[in-house]
Amino acid sequence: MSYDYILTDTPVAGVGVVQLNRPKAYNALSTPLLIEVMTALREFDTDDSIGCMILTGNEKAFAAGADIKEMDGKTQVDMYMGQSLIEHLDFTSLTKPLIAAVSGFVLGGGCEVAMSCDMIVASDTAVFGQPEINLGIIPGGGGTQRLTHAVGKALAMEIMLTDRRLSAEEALQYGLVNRVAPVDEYMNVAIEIAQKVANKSQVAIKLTKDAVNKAYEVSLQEGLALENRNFLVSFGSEDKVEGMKAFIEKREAEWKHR
Ligand code: DAK
Repeated sequence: MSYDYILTDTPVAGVGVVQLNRPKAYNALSTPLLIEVMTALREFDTDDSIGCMILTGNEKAFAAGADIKEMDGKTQVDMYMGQSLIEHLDFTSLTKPLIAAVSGFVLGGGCEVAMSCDMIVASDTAVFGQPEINLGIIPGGGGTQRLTHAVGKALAMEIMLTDRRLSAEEALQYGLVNRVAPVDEYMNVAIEIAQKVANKSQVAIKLTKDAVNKAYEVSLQEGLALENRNFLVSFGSEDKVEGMKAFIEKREAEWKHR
């Protein structure tokens, strides 16, 4: 499939990469771009040869937010009746882990998209922010919720109320990202993590991702019950038998993903 606003690649076995490709507009998230992103991610998600996905931009920008020029002409009703950014980027429907590999500007909807992924690997030049306040609007792609969960209320308030930007090192310190690497290395780091994920039992990976994501949505009791259910499902897999046998026989497991 050919795309106008994204590039796709499988740099190593098991890893699917989707790259935002509107460099002149700092990868501003226009509707056609968002539709292509979701189409490509769904394609990788349903491809048995792929175990982990990466969403990236370029060195200068992961994405500088939703496309302001597109939103400028839109009314409240246009926004209400049209599909929202959230609907276009329904990452919760993806079953395979998705890593955001970000560099440069990670702003507004760009930051919200990164936070919707399962992990964030940042280059040391990455700058995170929610500058919607400067446009007279508020974050609408999950920022008020996900950023607050990630960095805590006081800092989230400062970021969203004053357009305070976070450096990559600060983002690491506050737990917004899981890795920071030099700008010429961050993509390799993301690929290395993705390859590790892709080389595990995909049954266990899917059950783990599902349970961890529920930690954001349900009470501790419900979360523990869901974890127990997913644990029991993993215990019924062929990969559980193989994984434990391989440990005892001191060899690498050969996963069947069943
Ligand atoms: N949209 C459209 N174009 C953008 C853009 C954006 N977000 N960001 C940059 N560009 C374009 C610029 O217009 C310019 O285009 P030309 O003039 O060359 O045609 C080009 O990219 C280069 O930008 P600059 O000339 O401004 O470059 P600088 O290096 O001076 O500055 C910057 C880079 C990233 C600091 C600056 O461009 C900037 O502040 N950009 C805007 C950042 C921003 O405010 N982001 C938040 C956007 S609002 C929704 C859910 C969520 C959202 C919306 C709806 N629903 C549920 C419906 C999300 C909203 C947002 O993200």
